[in-house]
Amino acid sequence: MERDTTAPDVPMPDSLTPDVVATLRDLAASLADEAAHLIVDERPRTLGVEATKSSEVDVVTVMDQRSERLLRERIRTERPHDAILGEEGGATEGTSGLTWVVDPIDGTVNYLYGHPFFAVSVAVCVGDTTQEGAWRPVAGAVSAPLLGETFMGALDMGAHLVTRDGRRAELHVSECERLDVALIGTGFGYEARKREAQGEVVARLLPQVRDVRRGGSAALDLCFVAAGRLDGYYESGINAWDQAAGQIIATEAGARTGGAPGSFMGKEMAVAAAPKIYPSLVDCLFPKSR
Ligand code: LIP
Repeated sequence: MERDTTAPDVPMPDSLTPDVVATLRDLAASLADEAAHLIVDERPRTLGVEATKSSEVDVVTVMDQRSERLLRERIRTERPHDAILGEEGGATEGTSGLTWVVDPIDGTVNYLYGHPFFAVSVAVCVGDTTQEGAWRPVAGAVSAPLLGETFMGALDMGAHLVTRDGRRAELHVSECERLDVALIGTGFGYEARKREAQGEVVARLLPQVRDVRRGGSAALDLCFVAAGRLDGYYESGINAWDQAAGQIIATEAGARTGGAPGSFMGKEMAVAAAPKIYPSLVDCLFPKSR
C-alpha cells in the first residue's frame, strides 16, 4: 500500500479545537478578501515592476508588497503569537505552533497584464513550513477579486465557495474516472531550463488527456480542482505560499493530493486530482516509477 501522501503526519496542537479551526478559516477568508480588495481598488494606473525573482520575467509589483504588508499587519493584530511565512517578506517567528503562509498576489504576471486569474492566498499551517514534508495546512482561503469568488476550507470541515453576491456553495471534486477525458491544469516556472523540462512533461501528457489549461495561479488551479472545474492539476517548482491554502481546499473537497511517488505535495511536485484519475496522472508524470 503506497504511503498516504495527502499530508505529513504533523502533531496537531491541543489548542486546535474544531471551533478554533473554523475561526482561523473565517479569519483567513476575511484577510484574503481585504487584501484582494486592496490590490484591485488601489492598483496604480501605471503599475510597473518593482523587482524580479527567479528571472527577469518573474516579477514583483508594488501591490504584491502592499498586499503582504497589509496581511502581516492584520495577522500580527489578530494572532500576535503566530508565525508568518510570506512570498515577499520571508519568515517571521512565532510561539503558538501555527504559521500563516501567505501569497499576497498569486498569479502576479496575470495581475500585471490585467488577466483576471489571480488571487490572494492565506493559509494557517502546523509544523515547520520552511521544511518540505514537515508541515500541513489546517485552514485556508483563496480570494479571486476579479472572479468575485472566495474559496475556503478547514481540516475535517469541508470546503466551500462564497461569491460576491453572497451565495455559498459546497465544493466537490469532479467524478472523472479516466485520464483520457480529464481536463488537467498545470503551470511553468520562469527559468528557461526549467520550462524546457516542464515542456517535455506536458508534451508527454497532452495526447493522454482531454486537454490542458495553464491558468497562471497555482492557488486558483487547486481551487478549480476543488470545484470540479479541473479534473486534476500538477506543477513542479511551486512554493509553500502558492499551494498551502489550495491544498487544504482541494483535499477537503475530496481531491487526492500528493507529490512525486511516495512524497508529499511540495516543491518537487504538487498534484491534486479526482481520486480515480490520481494514480494514472502520477504514472504519466513519473513514467519510470511504474
Ligand atoms: C505563480 C504560480 C503559478 C506558476 C507561476 C507563478 P506567483 O506564482 O501560482 O502556478 O505557474 O509561474 O509562479 O509567482 O504569481 O505568486
